[in-house]
Amino acid sequence: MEILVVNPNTTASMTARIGAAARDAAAPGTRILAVNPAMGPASIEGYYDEALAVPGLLEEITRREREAARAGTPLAGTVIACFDDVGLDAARCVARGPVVGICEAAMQTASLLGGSFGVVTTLQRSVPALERLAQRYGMAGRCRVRAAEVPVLALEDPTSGALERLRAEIARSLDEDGAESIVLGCAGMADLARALSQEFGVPVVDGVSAAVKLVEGLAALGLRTSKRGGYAHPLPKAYAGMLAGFAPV
Ligand code: 5HY
Repeated sequence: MEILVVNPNTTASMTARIGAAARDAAAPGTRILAVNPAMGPASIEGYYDEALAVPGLLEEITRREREAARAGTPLAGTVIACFDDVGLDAARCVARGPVVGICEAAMQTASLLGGSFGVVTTLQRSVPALERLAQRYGMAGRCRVRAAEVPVLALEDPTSGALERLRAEIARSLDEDGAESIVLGCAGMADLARALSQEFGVPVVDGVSAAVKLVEGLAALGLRTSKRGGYAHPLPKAYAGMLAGFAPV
């Protein structure tokens, strides 16, 4: 099976690290196609970036699904590799296969590993959106979201001090909040999970890996998004201006 992993920001080096983590987690025989849009924000930190990352994400999913179908190897499903689960609902409307966001996947996974868990994300400005996602996923009473005050792209720079700040915030989540496991609140942290789990002696969940396993499971069960209700394919209509090309057919 082939799984599409979309990093909704435009930073190719981050997409490469996300793709490597996804391949690490994938079962033998699962191919990972890791991509990012050519348009949109270099990183997603807050509501404005999140809103303007959606068109690029949807364009990538629609195009890649079409190309795969034409090649006779339809995609088994799609992972949205941004912890804000950017454009998840809209993506489920246009995608043929199941679509899993890394935040939902990580929170559901952590909920199986202990009573409570801590989410450690990048900047404080990202926290309100993640608290809303925890509410939506029914996890608000089981997790606390904290920020390590690290810009997303600082995770790529070993001299930035990002890892030290992340480790310090994980320690606070365990000691002060009593978290029983940790969820890494950014796709750019995907390759850190195993080492941090060993260091802190608790499960550390990376959403990219968790989402790949969920898509594999859904595909193996032959399950896809229901098109009966809110995720029905968008109705054909005219779109004007620079979004004219997004008009549903
Ligand atoms: C992410 N931003 O996973 C989120 C994390 C955040 O570009 N990839 C991003 O800070 O919201």
